[in-house]
Amino acid sequence: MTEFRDKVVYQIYPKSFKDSNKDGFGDLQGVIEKLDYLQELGIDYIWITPVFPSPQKDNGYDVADYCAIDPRFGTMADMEELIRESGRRGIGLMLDMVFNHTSTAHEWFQRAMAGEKEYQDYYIFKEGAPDRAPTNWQSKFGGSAWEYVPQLGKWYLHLFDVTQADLNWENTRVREALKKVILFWKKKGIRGFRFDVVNLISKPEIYEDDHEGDGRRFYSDGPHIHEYLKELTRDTGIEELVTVGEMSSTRLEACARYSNPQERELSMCFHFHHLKVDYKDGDKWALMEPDRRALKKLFEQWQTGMQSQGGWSALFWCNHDQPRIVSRFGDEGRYWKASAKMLAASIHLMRGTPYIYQGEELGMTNAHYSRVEQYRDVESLNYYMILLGQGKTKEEALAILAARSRDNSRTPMQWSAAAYGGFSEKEPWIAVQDSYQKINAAAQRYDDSSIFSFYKKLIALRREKAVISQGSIAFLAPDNADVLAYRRQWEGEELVVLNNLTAEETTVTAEPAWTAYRKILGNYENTAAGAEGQERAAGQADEVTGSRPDRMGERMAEGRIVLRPYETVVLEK
Ligand code: TEU
Repeated sequence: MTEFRDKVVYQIYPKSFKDSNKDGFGDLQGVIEKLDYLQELGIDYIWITPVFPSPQKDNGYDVADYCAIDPRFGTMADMEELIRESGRRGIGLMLDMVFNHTSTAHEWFQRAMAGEKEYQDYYIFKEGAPDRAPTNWQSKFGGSAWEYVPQLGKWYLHLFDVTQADLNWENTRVREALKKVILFWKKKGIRGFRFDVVNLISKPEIYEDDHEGDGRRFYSDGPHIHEYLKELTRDTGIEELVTVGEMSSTRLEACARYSNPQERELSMCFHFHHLKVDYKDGDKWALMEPDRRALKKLFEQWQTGMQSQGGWSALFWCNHDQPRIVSRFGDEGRYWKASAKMLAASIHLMRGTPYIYQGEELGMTNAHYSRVEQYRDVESLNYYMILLGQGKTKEEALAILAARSRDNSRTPMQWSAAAYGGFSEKEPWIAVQDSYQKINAAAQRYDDSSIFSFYKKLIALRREKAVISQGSIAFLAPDNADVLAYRRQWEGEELVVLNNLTAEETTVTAEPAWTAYRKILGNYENTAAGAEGQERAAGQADEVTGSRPDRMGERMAEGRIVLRPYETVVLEK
């Protein structure tokens, strides 16, 4: 099934999306309130992060009951209304299944802790002395990946927080119980599933120390992962729905298999290699400027690799775990609008399914928190203490958090210039950004030159031009590392997409045929190339698709096209 290939998914982090009952906490009725906004944007699916009962230690990714709704978010009736109201607008709902681990508050884990052997086998418990963990593996949130339970004389594995116990997928009872969860939500009309860190569920036969890393090489894309995914998809019939696997520390070959329709596993995969080009020596908590050459090479490697191996990628910059992309790879100042639009176009016109994270369509930026008390994220707070323990000053640790914390994407959605950005009438669970009076949906929704309107155009283009969802991809501009350029072709149709990734003007080699190509989308006015200093030249408005074709001949000199700072140019044959 590949009908999803011309669709666009919008990710909602409900805790920060819209508060309908004035408790400072986003909820399902708040999502329902904003469905018309999402329908206007033109998206096809909503991926909603977990709203199941949870102690909220990891903001809902610590699930205590897979088949109920946490009262903080509302009721099962609210979820059923959301499914109905989304459907009425032609929008499918995609739920987030956290099947690698449960909360330690889950009934299954509580029964394991009470000594029930059947339920201990739902998790990964290992006998052992209290002073020697089974392996030296590290949790992704810092510290050991094992916790000792004195009353049992055993350790349990938690690749994430200590309150998130890894499930034992070798146990058929676990697999059967999780299939029942899928069938429960499928019966309610859910049209898609996102599977959280699903490539970590198959653990190794032998548990051994890792003398090269933190243990991830033993359990990422594990020995039985493809069997488990095939079984889950076959026994629940979700092949007819849209499914996406979040793949942690994965490989291209594995992702091609996960998402090749012939394998009958998943529809597509998230992988994160392009979002590690600003990790110094691969360490998220060591800052460095984004390596744009590496970014360009990674996109080419993964796009052409997934194409040749029959895989299908989820295309994204932002999610609830990543800093805001306009702050990270774009510009928050003079080129804020131009760079936000360029970053959007650069992936929306690639081969794959685009995901828009709440607020990305408005150019929301990082939070710029200045005090550790403003942070809520367990990973960020753990690493703040780890950084201090490594000898960093408080200022240095705060600067790292400001750049890397997952809370950058979890500040309340900015709906208007009203108090709390129109998110709530009560002080929210996490501070609203200072930018809400300038950056908000009300200020952009009816402005044709806004970032919001540019995303609308990209989504409309995907629906209008089959070359985007069906076409091949080949990369261009090998001679300019600062330009991410590619060609899309399908049954005689051809698009050429040129993106200047930098704040400096640059040029790119043009093919002679391009003089006859029509520019159908851009993020600058039709001003003379190189216009300096004009507010409008900084991408204050983009061209309207197809209204006044801008023959590329006017933009080419000596066989090269000038690209202004962060400029995107989309040409059609
Ligand atoms: O994320 C997996 C994961 O590794 C992320 O935590 C992210 O890659 C990391 O924070 C980057 O440093 C999924 C969910 O998206 C995340 O919100 C959960 O915290 C995590 O799994 C555990 O369920």
